[in-house]
Amino acid sequence: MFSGHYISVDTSQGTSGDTAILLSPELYTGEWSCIRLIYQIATASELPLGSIALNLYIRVEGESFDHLLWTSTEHSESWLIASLDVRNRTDRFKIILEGILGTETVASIAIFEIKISTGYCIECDFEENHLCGFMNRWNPNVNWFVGGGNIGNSQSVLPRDHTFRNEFGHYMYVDSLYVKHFQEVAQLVSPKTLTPMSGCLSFYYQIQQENGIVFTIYTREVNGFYEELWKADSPMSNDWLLGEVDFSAPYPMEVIFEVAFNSAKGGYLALDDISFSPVFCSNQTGISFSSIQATCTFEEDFCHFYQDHKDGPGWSRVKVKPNAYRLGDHTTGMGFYLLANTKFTSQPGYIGRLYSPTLPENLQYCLRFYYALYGFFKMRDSLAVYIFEENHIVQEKIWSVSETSRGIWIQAEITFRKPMPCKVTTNVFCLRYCYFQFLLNES
Ligand SMILES: [Ca+2]
Repeated sequence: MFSGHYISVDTSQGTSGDTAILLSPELYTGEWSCIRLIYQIATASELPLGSIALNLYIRVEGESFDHLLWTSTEHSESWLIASLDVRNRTDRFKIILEGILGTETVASIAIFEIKISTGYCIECDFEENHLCGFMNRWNPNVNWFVGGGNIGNSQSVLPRDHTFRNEFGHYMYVDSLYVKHFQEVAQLVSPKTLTPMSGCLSFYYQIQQENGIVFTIYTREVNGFYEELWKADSPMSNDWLLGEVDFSAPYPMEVIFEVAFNSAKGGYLALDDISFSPVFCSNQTGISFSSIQATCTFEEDFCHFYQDHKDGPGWSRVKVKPNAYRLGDHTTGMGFYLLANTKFTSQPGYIGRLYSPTLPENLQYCLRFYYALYGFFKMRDSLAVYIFEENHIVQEKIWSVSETSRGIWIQAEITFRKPMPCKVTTNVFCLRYCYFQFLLNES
């Protein structure tokens, strides 16, 4: 039960089909920040047919359009929490919350709280409500609970919190007391990363065990694939241990803290002070390559890509409203992409090259990009991808377009590995319009 106020828009005000806009004051954060939004979308129908939605935009001072940061159409019977990373920016901006009631006859969108704090959404010291958007995945026998403070709901002798090192602080813990089956797991799921990030994820943990406890950290991407990120190797500890792992999230993913027990005598595990730093954990002797350095959706700029303007007119970063003649961008349908255009020369022409940042040697890369071509002629070789060594002497064509233009986004995927540092470049000989978006992952 809570008492208090919230802000809402609903169909009882005769606003069916309308859009309600809530505008923040002008904001400035020189640092990476996290917007936490507690909201509810409620409808009378089980499966809402109308286009009811809550959108959050960033409006940057001096720009004539808004960046869509997040959208939700999920209706629920309780409050939901959304955590949205806003990367460090030097300009002033406003947050716009847009509630669209669509064609629902009985519907409401309510916002209970908006909180902006500096730091990453994935960070948490578990000292405030809502657990920073972390969620326990419910299991009948083992679950993550809040420990510390005045909470005395466990029969185990639990540790003191790490943040304050006193009895008032809080942390998360899992206790084996009610484990009934072999290999029961408790999962604590982080908020989903929505903004690309890479660096060092760190946390403090404590394991008190009598019999077999496995603490593993996974990442889970949107279509449900798990990847192991880290596993505890210390069998037992009587104090908080620091865990650190390199973490790269070029696309949305969740981090899952999983504890597996073998029996009810498994002991407990406690977790506190999850934090993130944009530099990798240690400068190990090996090559540290983050795919973020070579990934670009061209939403804000060219990232680490560049052009040599001596080569030709070059690519332009554009944003167009999709219509019968033009596509929207591939990422959101509303964002930016690169456009090469020969319409002013009326002749097919050489456009230029787009260069990737330098890629370390001896790693297997997967280059994925989306392109669309418009024109009246055969497109063979009009768009090609080359690899060249840093000294620009050796050049190798690894891909070129072979189909006739179809005016739709097509995905291309190329894997390669080179014994020396190299760059990827596109050679564009474009007829009418060429569209391009670029993603590069180490595979
Ligand atoms: Ca704490």
